[in-house]
Amino acid sequence: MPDTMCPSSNLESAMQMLIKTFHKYSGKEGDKYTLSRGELKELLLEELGTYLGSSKDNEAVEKVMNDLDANNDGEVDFTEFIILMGALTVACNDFFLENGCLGISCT
Ligand SMILES: [Ca+2]
Ligand SMILES: [Ca+2]
Repeated sequence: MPDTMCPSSNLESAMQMLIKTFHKYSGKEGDKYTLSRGELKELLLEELGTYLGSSKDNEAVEKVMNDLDANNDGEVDFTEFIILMGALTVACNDFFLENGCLGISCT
């Protein structure tokens, strides 16, 4: 990686983590750059288990998949994935605000 792309802040690191996490799962089967249903399910369970507890059943995964797959090709590309992360981050922010724990660790 060129030096200029090395993250120098938490936010830049967070962006790189999003990219790395996506590719960790998208490269497992089929198209290397998109998530199949199976890959999406694995990502949701392994990486978002706390925030998406209800997605542990197949129906919920199907629903997330159908909601995310904006171009209906049966795969979730990075753009579609980032929309999920945006929506989840908004929900997370709302939760922090409601519970008055902004700025401190809620983990
Ligand atoms: Ca794939
Ligand atoms: Ca798609």
